[in-house]
Amino acid sequence: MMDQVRCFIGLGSNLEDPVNQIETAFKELAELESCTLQNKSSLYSSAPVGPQDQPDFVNAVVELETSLDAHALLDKLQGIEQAHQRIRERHWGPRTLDLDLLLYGSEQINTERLTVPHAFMKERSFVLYPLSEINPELEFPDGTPLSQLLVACPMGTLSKIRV
Ligand code: A4P
Ligand code: MG
Repeated sequence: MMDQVRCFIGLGSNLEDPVNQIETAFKELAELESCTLQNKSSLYSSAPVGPQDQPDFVNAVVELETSLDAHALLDKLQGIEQAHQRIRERHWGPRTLDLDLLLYGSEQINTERLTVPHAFMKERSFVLYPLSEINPELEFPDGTPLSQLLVACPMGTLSKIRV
């Protein structure tokens, strides 16, 4: 068997029935070839970070084991986004589904298409709290414990909407 890498994907939606978008994406992620869904967080709602003139977001995080390399996995994630007819209008603007590769094993990746760990995840409550729900012991590739980032990251408007 090929080496399995543990990775975490952040899901976000604020258009066209976001709860349903996220729950459908859970199923699609579980069915991805060469991937096994290990865990998924609750769904969380929060006010938009960035432009405020858009609906609140629903966010969640999943843990996958995969034998795909990081760029092949990104291709699959973008395929799912496209299947949700994601509207890419403006940076940090509204979207039917956004899938971010948060962590890929303990790798640090900086290519034209991919920055891992995801660029803003360390300061985003809608990423850190769902992540800690499924893996409180997590450490970042640079050795920073997730628990340390949580101390510096207030929950703000974040609240759990499904258990
Ligand atoms: N890319 C680079 N690194 C990655 C990665 N680790 N995972 C590249 C996924 N993609 C990555 O992404 C643009 C390009 O980033 C991709 O083509 C890929 O090659 P995009 O999703 O099309 O562009 P975007 O949405 O404008 O930017 P980005 O960076 O995805 O936005 P964010 O950071 O995801 O922010 N507020 C709340 N409460 N909840 C949210 O979920 N999300 C955003 C979007 C803003 N405010 C939010 C939320
Ligand atoms: Mg994105």
